[in-house]
Amino acid sequence: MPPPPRPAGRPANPVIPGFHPDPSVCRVGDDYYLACSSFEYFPGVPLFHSRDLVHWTQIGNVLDRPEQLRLPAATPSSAGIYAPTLRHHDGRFHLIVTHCGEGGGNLIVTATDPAGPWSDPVRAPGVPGIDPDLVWEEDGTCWCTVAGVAQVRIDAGTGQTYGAPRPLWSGRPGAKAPEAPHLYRIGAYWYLLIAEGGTERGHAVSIARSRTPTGPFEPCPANPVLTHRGTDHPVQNTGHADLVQGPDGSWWMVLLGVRPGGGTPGWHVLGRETFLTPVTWVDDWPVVGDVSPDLPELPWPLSPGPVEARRDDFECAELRPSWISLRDRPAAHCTTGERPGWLTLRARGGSLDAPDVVFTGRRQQHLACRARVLADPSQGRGGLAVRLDERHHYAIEASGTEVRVLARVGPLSTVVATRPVPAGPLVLTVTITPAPPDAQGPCAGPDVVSLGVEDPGGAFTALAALDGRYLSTEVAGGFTGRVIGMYAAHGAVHFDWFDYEPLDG
Ligand code: 6LW
Repeated sequence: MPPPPRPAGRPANPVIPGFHPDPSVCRVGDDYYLACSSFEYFPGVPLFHSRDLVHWTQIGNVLDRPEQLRLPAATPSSAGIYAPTLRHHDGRFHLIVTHCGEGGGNLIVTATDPAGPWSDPVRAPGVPGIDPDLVWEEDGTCWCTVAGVAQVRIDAGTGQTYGAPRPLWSGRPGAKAPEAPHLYRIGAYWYLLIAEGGTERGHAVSIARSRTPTGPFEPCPANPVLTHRGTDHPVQNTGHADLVQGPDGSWWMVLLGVRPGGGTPGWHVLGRETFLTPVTWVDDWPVVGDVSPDLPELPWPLSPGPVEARRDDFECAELRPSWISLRDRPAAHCTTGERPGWLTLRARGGSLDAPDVVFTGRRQQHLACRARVLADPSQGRGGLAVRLDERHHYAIEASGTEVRVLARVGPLSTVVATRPVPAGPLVLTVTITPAPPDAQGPCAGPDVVSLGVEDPGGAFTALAALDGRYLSTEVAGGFTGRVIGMYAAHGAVHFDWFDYEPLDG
């Protein structure tokens, strides 16, 4: 059964759909800012602004210059940029984040305007592991807390640490992967919020409190304060949370969750998304509300939602911040400067199977959607792809005389369909729809990815309809989600426009 229509104007979860995991939020006056992980994509760390905690507009990416972030071609999928913490202190925004991989480590960048520019990074070699958090005491002492969970004093301006990291509190005995710590001063206590249980179906949020930022920490008797493990809730894997106060002083949690579809075990295809849920306090402990697809009525006015145009005509020199490329974006390989009004992608030898493929795309943010591009392949070969990683992707690829649908699932690659086409620009399409009700059952896939081509006269030809489970995290593994984008496998391919249409209703 399709879900009942949502009441008009009712805020909905996820508040930031698509592959936007590990949210970290901070409030400055009436404004909220939120940052997410970005892994092997460049630019790194998408940054969003909101006034109501519900509608978020991407205002930039924190690591958007090669001097700030170099992801070598050897960076595996789901390595790269992990789990930022975003905080405001002493008139500056601070973001601390882990670069997992060659030349990486923990780094801190700062800005007075979160839309940028952000500073060059300061390295913090004394901070071990992943998921760093920053918090300041009133006297300016700064603590960095990391997955494990351990803590070290740090100078956030220089990255210098003082002493060895000290174990703080590792969550419930026996729970795996204590991570994603955030430390806050709230009222008379310091609260240490962590994720545990791993980022899959066992994911959970637990909390402990202390009178000092360094402990000892007393665990909440109700831990985990949030988990959906073992439930049939439509939102699963709930965890990796951060706390913030609403405009009226009420408390809220942002967290990651997934929306599995299909039969068993359930496949989630959009990656880990950012959800919002209310928090109340009982006996100085947080009580986390239901992570419902429909949020409660909010007591403050909602701003209009993001207004990103459906179609990008590539008329601007700078690409919109929602466009992400694989590992880097040198102008020689991705530019709107070569052919005005077109995005030119110039291959450097790699197909979608190779880590150096020239690919620029946007996150799939809706369970049902359609993407169309007008591509001119007269100087090369390339097209439109739905990508999870190098080993899991579907594509419709055009050369001068033919279009082909290509599928790669793990070690298996195949040409699914071919069709001759006249020379010249043509429209390539991908339509993604949840599996129909009559295809449900224990083995049903989550959705169907259909690929097709429109000839210059506008006539549409469907070439393939592929089971979407093979482009899911449950099949491919890792931490990312689907990205739909343009690529060049050979020569130069020019794209006049890219159109992304939600079909969720
Ligand atoms: C992140 C960890 C996690 O560092 O997944 O869900 C890792 N939580 O905290 C990658 O996003």
